[in-house]
Formats: sequence, structure tokens, C-alpha cells
Amino acid sequence: MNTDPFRADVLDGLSYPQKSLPSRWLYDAEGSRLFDRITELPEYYPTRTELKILRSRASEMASAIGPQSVVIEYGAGSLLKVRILLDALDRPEAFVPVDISASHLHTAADELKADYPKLQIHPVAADFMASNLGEALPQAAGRRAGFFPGSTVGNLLDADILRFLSNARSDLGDGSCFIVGLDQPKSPDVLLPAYDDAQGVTAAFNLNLLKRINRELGGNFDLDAFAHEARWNAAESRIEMHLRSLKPQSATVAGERFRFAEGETIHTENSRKIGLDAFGELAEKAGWRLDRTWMDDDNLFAVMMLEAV
Ligand code: AVI
Repeated sequence: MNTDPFRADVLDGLSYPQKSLPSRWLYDAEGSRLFDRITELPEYYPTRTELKILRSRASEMASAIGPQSVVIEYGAGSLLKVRILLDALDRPEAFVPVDISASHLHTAADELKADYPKLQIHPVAADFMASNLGEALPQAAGRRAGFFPGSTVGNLLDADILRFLSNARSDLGDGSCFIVGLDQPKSPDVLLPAYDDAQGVTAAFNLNLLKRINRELGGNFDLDAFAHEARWNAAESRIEMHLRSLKPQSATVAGERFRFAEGETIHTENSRKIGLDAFGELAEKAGWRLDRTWMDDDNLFAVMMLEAV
């Protein structure tokens, strides 16, 4: 039996009336490079807005966390944002970055080590959704503080947010806190260009998923016959990314054939814009209390501090 989870997800996702693929598969090496470019686009406000909040409020976050803490970053990536927090913290003792991409994680952790020689760094190569860090977390004199910037929480369903926050609550333990970034609901006039930029970087990011299927699963998608589409779904308060078939066609993946009508789409990502109250309710169900919220002047983005209850 073939147990490749990518293959299983693709064959399953393409077999429903509304074809869909889980967004986590967007991030192969090329997808991660394209996502890094997205974060620098003029239309993509979330990254620069969150960075501005972190830079201007890091000292408040650090004093809420207290001295000699252990910081645990979920889905850590390039470790740029956590430096802002580490620089503001009083004698942080240890840092645990958790990321599924082992090579990316170890390179970023080595770079961080060079700049923070006194900090113990314990990288964990794991899917942050599935990790069970209990044993892997170092002891320290101060608190454990989770860190989950970037609004990745918006790419998850409620049930998955609940599962993730509950796991983090039991990993981090009593007395811990958790800093979470969350993009906020706003006008589609701002949202749509952020997910369909003029340079076409988001389109390349989305289409790269078909390239990945062709390369890794012996697919034969015609990349010129699909187009990127960003949609605002007001009822669900989310941006959806789709790949729209430009003509009637079929494609073969791992020996199975899938037909596409003209205009039919593959739904590839949800980016939910969850309000503070709704997020606070989810956090509460998972054993956290929403303690503080920091936002930019235009209320585009929120950075929240959860406290374990
Ligand atoms: C990673 N995540 C928070 C991004 C977002 O905004 O939902 C992924 C992304 N998709 C298209 N552009 C950015």
C-alpha cells in the first residue's frame, strides 16, 4: 500500500464535486520561496503590519512574559519575528523552534545561535499541528511562552484551531502564556489585492501546487490551462484561493484521471479573517484566556496575549 500522505490527499481532494487540496502542500522549497516574496509585496499588508506591532510593543510583551523564559515558536520558518521578542526579553533562557522543514529549521537555528550565544536553542523538526512537545521542552527559571505569529491560525478550520490550542496548552503547561498573530476582518478592497497581487507572485505560489503534483506524483497538469483566483467569501469571512480550469480538460495524477469542466475550480486555501471575540471563544474552549490585544492604528492586524487558565 502507498502511504505517501501528499498522494493520498491529492487523490482524495480531486475526487469530490468541489475539488480541493489542503493548503499545507503549497509549501515545498519553491512554494516557501514564493511565500517569502509574498510577504514583501506592497499589497500584502499582514507581514509588515505585524512586524510594526511587534517592534512597537515588544517591551510590553516582554514584561508580560517576565524574566528567564522559554520561548516556543510553532511553524517557526525563518525566525525573523522572534528576534524582536528575544531582543526585548529579560535574559531568555531557551528557545524551541518547531517546524516541519528540518533543513530550513536547522539553518535558521544555527544563524540564531550565532547571534544569541547565551540562549539554549532546541529545534524540533515536526508538524506543529501534530507535535507533542511535553518531554522536549527545557526547564527554565521563568515562564514558558508560546509564539505563533503570521496569522497561520487563519488557514485552519475551527476544529483544527481548537486541537492546536489545546495541544499547546498541555505542552506549555500551567502558568504559561501564548502570543498569537491574527489578521482581522476588513474590506475586500484591501483583502483581494493582497491575495491577487499585480506582479503575479501569489498566482505563481498557487500554481506551484500543480507543478509539485506533476513533479512528485507523475501528474500532467497543463499549467497554462489553469488560472489563479482569489475570492472573498463574506459568509465565512475568508479569502479563498482557487485554481480555475480555463477549458474543458482532464489531467492524470498517479495513474488516475480527473476531468475538469471549463470554469471549474480546485479550492487550494482558506485564509480566514477571524474577529477577536470569535478567537477569544475558541481560546477559552482550549484552556486559554485572551488577556491583551495589540493592534496597528488601522486595526488591520492583531497580536494577542493568551494566558493559561
Ligand atoms: C501563511 N498564511 C498566513 C498566508 C495567508 O495570508 O493566509 C498564506 C498566503 N496565501 C496567499 N498569500 C499568503
